[in-house]
Amino acid sequence: MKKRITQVILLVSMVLSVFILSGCSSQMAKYNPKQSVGKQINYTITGVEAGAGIMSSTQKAMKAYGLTNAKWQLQTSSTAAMTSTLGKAIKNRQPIVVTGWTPHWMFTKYKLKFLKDPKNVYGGAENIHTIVRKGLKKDKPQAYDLLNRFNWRPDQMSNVMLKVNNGEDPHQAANDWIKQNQKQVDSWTKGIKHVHGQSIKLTYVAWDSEIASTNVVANVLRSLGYKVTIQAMEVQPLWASIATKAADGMVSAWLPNTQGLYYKDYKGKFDDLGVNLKGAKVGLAVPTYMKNVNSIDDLKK
Ligand code: PBE
Repeated sequence: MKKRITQVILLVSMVLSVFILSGCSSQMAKYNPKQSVGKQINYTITGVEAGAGIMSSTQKAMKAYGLTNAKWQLQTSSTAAMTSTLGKAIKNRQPIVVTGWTPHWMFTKYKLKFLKDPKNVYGGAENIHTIVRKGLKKDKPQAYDLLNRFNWRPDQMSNVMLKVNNGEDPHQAANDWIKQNQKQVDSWTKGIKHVHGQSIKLTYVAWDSEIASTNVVANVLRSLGYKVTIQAMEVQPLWASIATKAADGMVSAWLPNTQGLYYKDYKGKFDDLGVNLKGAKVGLAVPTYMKNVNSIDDLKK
């Protein structure tokens, strides 16, 4: 009998603690349009990797809009942590402000809006450029030609990204895309002679957008006979790898604003092969249900 009572007490306390715990996790309230948004989210913008251009642009934006004085802070994190926090907030209709960009599956999977940036700190439309090391044209002219011709659209990049986000292997997702867009890929490779076992190294940052583009380009180079290595690294080493010729090229340069600092720092030590994707965008983003938050200035309300 005594044993029975202890069991019941144990059970009751377990049930209670589950209640309390789940109560705690939903303690973060739903978005309240009548209350200051800063207060609701502890004046915190959820950011990504420290070296990302979007982080330095956001610091600039916070200064330009007077948010730093108003006790706002930018939380350094990782893209994976940011998107997971974003997903949880959206599930519970909680308020959240993130550093956001397109192309990215976060805009496909969730209903998000960019906050208006009347001071144009994030610089409107961005493009992604292909950057190669000095001397590549002479050493590996076929690879140079291919890299020079590579270009695609934001919706095409999103397509590969979404597949990878749904669990497909990036190499496979890139190959599927190539098969489905053979005409476009043929226009990149047209007239380029095959090589036999020459090696080439591409570097990138493991952002979903760059995983997609780098795998597509790597696979097309493989189809031309190259032995391709792709290596993921942080942003600053990415630029350094090209400038020091440790790597041959990369297709991940968000410009003119986002990675503009690195572009300036390493100027003269790389060849810019121009735009491979037109119409990218970077800024602060919030879920659309935050209906009273539409511009960066609204964060001060
Ligand atoms: N991003 C994704 C990068 C470029 C691609 C926006 C985080 C950046 O901020 O540099």
